[in-house]
Amino acid sequence: MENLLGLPIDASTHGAQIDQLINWVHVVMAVLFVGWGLYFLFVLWRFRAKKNPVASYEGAKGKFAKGTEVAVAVVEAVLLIAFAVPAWAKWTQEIPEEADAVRIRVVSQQFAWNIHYPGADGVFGNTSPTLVGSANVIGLDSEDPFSHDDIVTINQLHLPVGKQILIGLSSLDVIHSFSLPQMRVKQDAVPGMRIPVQFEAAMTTPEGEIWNIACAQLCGNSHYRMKGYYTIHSQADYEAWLRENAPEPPAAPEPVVDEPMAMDESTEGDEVAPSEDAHAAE
Ligand SMILES: [Cu+2]
Repeated sequence: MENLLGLPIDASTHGAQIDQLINWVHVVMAVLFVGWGLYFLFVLWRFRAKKNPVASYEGAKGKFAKGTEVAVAVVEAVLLIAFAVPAWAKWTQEIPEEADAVRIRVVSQQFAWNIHYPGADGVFGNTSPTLVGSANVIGLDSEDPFSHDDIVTINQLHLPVGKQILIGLSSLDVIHSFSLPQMRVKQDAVPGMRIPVQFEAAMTTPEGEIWNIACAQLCGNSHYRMKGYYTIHSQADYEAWLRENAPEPPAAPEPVVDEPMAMDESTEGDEVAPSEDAHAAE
């Protein structure tokens, strides 16, 4: 069925439930499509002009028509109440504890995905709208010590396999939709809100495959190229990526020289001596 619908591979732990819903929607809609199509053909034949030269001003009064309408409404209610609502409730209510999850922030903008990792200390540096600029799209406060190890990338999302991922999704400008097709993740990014998005990857990205972050809301004239990349790593590879991309630690303060003055003078003397020698040689 998945292949029939052309769905991408499901690489998440919760995706089977989403796929089941997608499949049922297609099955039920196929039944409706065929049913209404047959009914349409029946009506064309039953009320043809040759047999009905005068229009009926009363319309059909049969129980069958009412019955099918009720049946369609019931089927749609079952889809919504039995499948969609429980799936959505599970999705939005069971948010993992922050301490147990890999936390990442994603800030969407026209037309890119800014990814913010808290770095080795596990704490996001402060961000502020007043600091937002073309060189600092997420408005990270460089004065905040917690920001010094934060990693910020554009369109590059790296995640570990088998861990609860908790993404804080927000938008800099208009409404976007953060879509990770293989993770069966799709969530609107709304300006002024940080929306939690949680999932768990069940497999790493196969060698040589490229998985895209797609924007699933028409968000402007270059919406089509609002494309990022994401990779699911093994835990070791993920940690290696974090280490490789960790920013340089800020320059260490000048070491305080805590030595007797006499030593300093003698050191200076030693350093000066060669140049004096050089002058002497000239
Ligand atoms: Cu967009």
